[in-house]
Amino acid sequence: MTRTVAISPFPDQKPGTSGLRKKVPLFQTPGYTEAFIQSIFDSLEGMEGESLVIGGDGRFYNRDVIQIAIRMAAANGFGRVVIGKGGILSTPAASHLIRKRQAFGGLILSASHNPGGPTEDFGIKYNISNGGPAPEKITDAIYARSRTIDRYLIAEFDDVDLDKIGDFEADGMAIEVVDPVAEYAELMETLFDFDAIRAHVAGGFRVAFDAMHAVTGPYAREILVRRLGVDPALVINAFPLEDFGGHHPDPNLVHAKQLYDQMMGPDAPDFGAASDGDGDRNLVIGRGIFVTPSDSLAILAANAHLAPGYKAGLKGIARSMPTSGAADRVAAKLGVEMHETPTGWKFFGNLLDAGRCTICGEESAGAGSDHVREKDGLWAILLWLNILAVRRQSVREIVHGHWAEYGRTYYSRHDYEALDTESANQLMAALDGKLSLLPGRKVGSLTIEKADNFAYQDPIDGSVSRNQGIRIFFEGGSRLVFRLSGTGTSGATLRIYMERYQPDPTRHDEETQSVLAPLILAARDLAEIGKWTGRDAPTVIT
Ligand code: G16
Repeated sequence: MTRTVAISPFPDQKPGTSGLRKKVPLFQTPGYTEAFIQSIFDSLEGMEGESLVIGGDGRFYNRDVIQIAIRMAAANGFGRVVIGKGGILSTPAASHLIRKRQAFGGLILSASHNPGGPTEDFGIKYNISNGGPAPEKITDAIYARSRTIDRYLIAEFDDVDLDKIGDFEADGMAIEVVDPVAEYAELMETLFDFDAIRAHVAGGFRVAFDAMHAVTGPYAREILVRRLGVDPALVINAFPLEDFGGHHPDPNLVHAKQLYDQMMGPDAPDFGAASDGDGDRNLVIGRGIFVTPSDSLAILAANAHLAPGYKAGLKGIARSMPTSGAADRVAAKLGVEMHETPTGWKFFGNLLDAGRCTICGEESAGAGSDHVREKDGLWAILLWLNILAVRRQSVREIVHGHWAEYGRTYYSRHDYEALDTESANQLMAALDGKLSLLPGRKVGSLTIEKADNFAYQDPIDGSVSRNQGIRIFFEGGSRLVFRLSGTGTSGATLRIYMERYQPDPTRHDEETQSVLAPLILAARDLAEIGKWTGRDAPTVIT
């Protein structure tokens, strides 16, 4: 039986970079979660009798929202829901399931790398039938609908047993609970040479992985340990917890410190990696060397042909605008297209669908390919392992060899978190307001060549996205980018991205922050960070 429940709209349901992310107590406000899910369904056409994939990263409140989503899917006419056992699906695994089952779309419940727990973060994102995040056209429609919504539809039936794999039925809708790992692991076996990786591991190549008590634990146990023979003692935090053990499941040098210290210490393993809350990000560290996500993208693209799934070569490479230009040099050498998109994986979907690129990546620890339409943490790790198994070199040798061939792009991101939103907006507006005055101006030892506010026209559907970050280019090839994060849940986060290209191999061993010091000073000066934020240092440096 379907019930229609009257509600008043909530004013704050604007999807950000990756869906709606808010604190759990807000999602628990009566009608809040339902209003957003109904706004999604009301923005879609033709879902009658179709399939919907539902899964989440297992964080606190995941199971409750899955039960709500199942009942609302039934009431809104879906014919089938496909759910990961225990309500768990990594984001890339959900993308794969949507594609494989030719589902109409999917609901992914995650706040990614943000902390979880009763007072922490939760998120809901809608993915379309290509398996990728809904494009802006749809997220704008969802937001517009959320401003006027006056009712939601929900079916009345008992909670579905999420822990039993199998086929069930409720209120005329088929319910399929699937193993969240099996189909994803099969896909990985088609892309990578598991025999070669297994042999390399058996020969003494030591792999460490930190699942951060997040969704990739079960995937790592199955793929890395069971199928590839990685020592289980080196796979840490491998059981998902609703609060990620009280940590941020963010694979960076701050939150994956245990792994970082291990990789920098004596007797470090040969390869260290981590993934995030929902399994779409990756962190790669070799013995004694951290690989920036921008370099990782470039190295993966340059070596992808060594893995069976990419032996035919790449159709093109895409990166988000703030990601460094390292991958551009690889594309130029390979003679393939290079695309620069705004931050957010949703912008890669059209390019991948149109066959205009094979590999995509972002500075925010994301890389992926046309195998799904999300970034994919374990995919990146397995591609690295495949490359290492074929080249039989250390991570350090591969990275330094890459720099010697292409030059090194020194790169860093400085985040100022939990700023007053109004002040952060003022800072950006003030900077935007003086862009036309900047060319030719000297800041310390640097001279500004040009400056703009990045706008992107999608080459496939022609849609235009403006105001995607302020770029300041300096003579000699250095660049600063300023933008506000679209994934935070408290106040605003200012992100400053800096890069400096160094072709000379004798200068590839310098300390990143020192190399970037002139840019760091220029950023403070140009954006008047102290004046607008009252801060004299960033909260996180990656
Ligand atoms: C999401 C998006 C990414 C984006 C990242 C950072 O990642 O999917 O495309 O790069 O947010 O966004 P921002 O700089 O706006 O915070 P995730 O892993 O959080 O889903």
